[in-house]
Amino acid sequence: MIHKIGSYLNTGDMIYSFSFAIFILIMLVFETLEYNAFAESQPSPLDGMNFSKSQDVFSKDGVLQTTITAAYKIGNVDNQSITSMVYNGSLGGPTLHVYPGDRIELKLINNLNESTNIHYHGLHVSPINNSDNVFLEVSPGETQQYIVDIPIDQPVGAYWYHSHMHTLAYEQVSAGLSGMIVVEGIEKLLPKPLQEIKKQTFAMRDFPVNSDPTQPTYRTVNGEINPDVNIKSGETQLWRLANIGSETVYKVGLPDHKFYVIAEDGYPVWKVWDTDNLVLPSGKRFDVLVTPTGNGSSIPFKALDYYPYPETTIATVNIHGNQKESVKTIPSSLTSKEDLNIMNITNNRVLTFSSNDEEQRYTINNKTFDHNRIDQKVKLGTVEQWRLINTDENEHPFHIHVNDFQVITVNGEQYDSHGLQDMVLIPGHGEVVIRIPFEDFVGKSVYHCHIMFHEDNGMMGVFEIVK
Ligand SMILES: [Cu+2]
Repeated sequence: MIHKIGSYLNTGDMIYSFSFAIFILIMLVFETLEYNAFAESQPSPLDGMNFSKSQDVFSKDGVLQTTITAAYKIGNVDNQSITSMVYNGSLGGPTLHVYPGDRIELKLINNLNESTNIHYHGLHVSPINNSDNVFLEVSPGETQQYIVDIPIDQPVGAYWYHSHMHTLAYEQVSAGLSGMIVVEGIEKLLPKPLQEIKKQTFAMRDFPVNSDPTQPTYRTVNGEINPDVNIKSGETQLWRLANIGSETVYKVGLPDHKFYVIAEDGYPVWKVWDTDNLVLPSGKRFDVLVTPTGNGSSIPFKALDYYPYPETTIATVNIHGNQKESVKTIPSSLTSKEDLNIMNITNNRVLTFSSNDEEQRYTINNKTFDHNRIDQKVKLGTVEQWRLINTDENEHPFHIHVNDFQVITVNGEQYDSHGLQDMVLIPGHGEVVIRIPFEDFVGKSVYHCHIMFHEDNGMMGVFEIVK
């Protein structure tokens, strides 16, 4: 016999079952939201993006001449229309291939309806005039000619360029305004059998991004979702890993395989090290040697779980065939050590990074960025020691323009540095001590947190190198 629910329940029971039904409904909605926010956001191969692949541009006779147009582009991501900002129409601007001693002559055309500019991240170049000058503002409709002279002793490795327009940089890089720079020649520092090594670039970015890191995005590599990477079993390849996004951290790993790090932040290391995984905050680069094995298998190249970002497969490594005469000659060093520990320090500074997320206030030494204020005046030809303190629970990735630095201690412990670098993570409630040699160039530039949302909301300071 079938009863109507209401026919045998009294009013109290009815309220109870109604509430229970609502509760279940809320739980279902919550589960769905939670799934969307935190579950592995790897889409099926049918989903996808229709942004074009970035081009490769090479220097010729010592000059890389190119025009880059920043513009809006409507594309499809997972059947949704997304308005991105792109350089030359592709998600990830053209990759600029240069050699030490080359000149970059880059014409930036701004077809956006807001100002923009370009920073050449990691290059040891002049920060003034129309070189790597982040104080330049290229207004809508304007064109800016950049001339960037790369020194002959520029370390060879992976670099990148991106918008550094203060208050708009987070939005612009999130929407697509960044690309790779490769300073060529690192294979010449490898043992002879590896000098013809095959190279692959993994330029990683979340897309599209919004300011809530718990919202799902696509973890893209070279502007694609889960691209295929091909390699022979036993073949050693050089992989250039770079985070060219605005904030998401990529902790990458290839299960059961090791990365041999030969360059960090474009600086060939004096001590090669091996690791199962590497943490890349926005702006970080590693050049690694990797030798997959297992003919006929496919291995997921993963962005591992790194709170609040869930684990995701970002590329698939397909192993086909066996490498003839497999050579696994991993070097132990690529450059001689230039240890700043033994240098005389002319100045000590303390920079304290702290934030208030509710007020969206991000500060260094309790100050938000002011381009008219010079926070640190330093002398050309000196080495300084900076103590970077983080009072927040979350880490802040520190970056300084023009000159690389050596990490001396992390949370008070001596750090066995592998080389110089231009990015370091300041641990939550922790500190890092670095030494910076101010060499070759005078002028004003900036240091900042490379979570670009923090940078845009104040966590940046001005330093000036003077004679
Ligand atoms: Cu930060």
